[in-house]
Amino acid sequence: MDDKILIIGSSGQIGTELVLKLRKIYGNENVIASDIRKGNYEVMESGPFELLDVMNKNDIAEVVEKYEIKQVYLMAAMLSAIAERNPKKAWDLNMNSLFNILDLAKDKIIDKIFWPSSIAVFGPDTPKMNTPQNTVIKPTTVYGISKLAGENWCAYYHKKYGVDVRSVRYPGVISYKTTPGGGTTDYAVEIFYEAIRKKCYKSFLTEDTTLPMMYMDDAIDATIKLMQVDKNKKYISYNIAAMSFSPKELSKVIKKYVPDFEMNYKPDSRQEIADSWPQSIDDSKANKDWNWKAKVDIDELVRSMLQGLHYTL
Ligand code: AKB
Repeated sequence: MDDKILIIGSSGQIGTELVLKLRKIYGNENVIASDIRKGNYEVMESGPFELLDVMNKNDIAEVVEKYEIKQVYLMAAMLSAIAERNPKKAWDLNMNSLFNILDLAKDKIIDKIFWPSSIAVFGPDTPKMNTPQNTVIKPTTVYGISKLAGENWCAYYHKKYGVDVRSVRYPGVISYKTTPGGGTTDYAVEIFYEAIRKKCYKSFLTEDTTLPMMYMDDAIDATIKLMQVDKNKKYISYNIAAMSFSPKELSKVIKKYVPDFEMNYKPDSRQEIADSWPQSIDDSKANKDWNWKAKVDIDELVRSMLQGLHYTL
């Protein structure tokens, strides 16, 4: 029998698509969606769903027992921009949720965990181009600090208690099924909605702010692929990469398909966060260790986003 899988944060941007893909692979009944709020129609209709607060250890334990869960994907988190406005709340949520799940594995109730890290672990002192797997890691954002602490705790639980926990450092993830909330890379999703609706978009980052990005299909592929790798000898939070672009470069590609699209720029507080992050990422370690390689480039990303949002190319 396949392991029963629990996705926490199944109504969020990545959680939604992860549930749908995992249900396709492992069967609807084997993948339990859970979130503090109900989600996307497809998620709610295609299999089990539990209303669950990731801060409530007892409720999580009940759901884990009820379905005999063996694997948990912990996708609930407070992202970079919103975390700057709520530092203490972000720290509490991002850390306690992780401890709640790590402890279940420490107590041998579950066998395997996926916990996402982010390019936000890097800071202004990190090399900006082709950022290596191992380098200076001194984040200056609340979110980045929580992700770095999370990586260190995962490494600790792995070494000390043999917990099988796996992580990737997601770049900005672009998708159309569920919108992201509270991130710095969110402009690269919002832009598509506005390009179709209004034919113009005001970017909250400057035109030349280059950041690492990835289409959702690749992000899901990396996540599942890493979880399917046989053994987890050492905890590594893997760099993964697909493409890098600035708002101006993205707008140019969108203009190819939406010719009257106009872009304006009015940077806000998110600029400082973006300026502290790398521009491109070296993911050769993931490529070497588990054969990871992104498939979607910027042109295919733009076409898929526009089509996904029912724009006729
Ligand atoms: C954010 O912008 O906060 C996230 C991330 C890069 O982790 N998308």
